Amino acid sequence: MKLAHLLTAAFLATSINAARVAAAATNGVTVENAYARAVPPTARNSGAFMLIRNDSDQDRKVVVAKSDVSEVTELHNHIHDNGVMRMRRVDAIDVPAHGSVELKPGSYHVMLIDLKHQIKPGEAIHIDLTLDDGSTVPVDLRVRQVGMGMMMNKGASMGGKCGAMKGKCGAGKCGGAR
Ligand SMILES: [Cu+2]
Repeated sequence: MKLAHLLTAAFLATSINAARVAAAATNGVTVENAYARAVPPTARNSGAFMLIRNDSDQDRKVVVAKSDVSEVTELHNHIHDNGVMRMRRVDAIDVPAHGSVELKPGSYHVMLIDLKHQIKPGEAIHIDLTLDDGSTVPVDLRVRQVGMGMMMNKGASMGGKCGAMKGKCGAGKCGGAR
């Protein structure tokens, strides 16, 4: 009898956990307006931008981005460093509860480093974002031509702070954003 109760309790606990996992899979985090920047044939890197919305009661963080178009995929931000705009890898991008964060040129972006092929306008690519709760948000993006004026200006300095990047900015507007 006791054993039966224990088993029932264990079963209930398992069900609750299963429900939690299911809830995590639909974590209330959605992505809109996702696009990646088309690059010229010689470019090694590009950037991806999107609006990430969190309709849940929990603050969330994006902790990992993965894509199979690039050898390395990183979360980046731009910072002002003595008046110079630099890109920097970040460990996480916060997405507040009932809020959103916009990944855009000159700000947060997903950095696609060491592209396996030239990504061209109209191409569909895929990025998986992993959240701090372990769930994944799949993102389908279109590659878009972003104005050349958005590309890195001469004044920008990577300062070797851009992870695996080799001194080239693909995220657009690096250094140009004021
Ligand atoms: Cu970057």
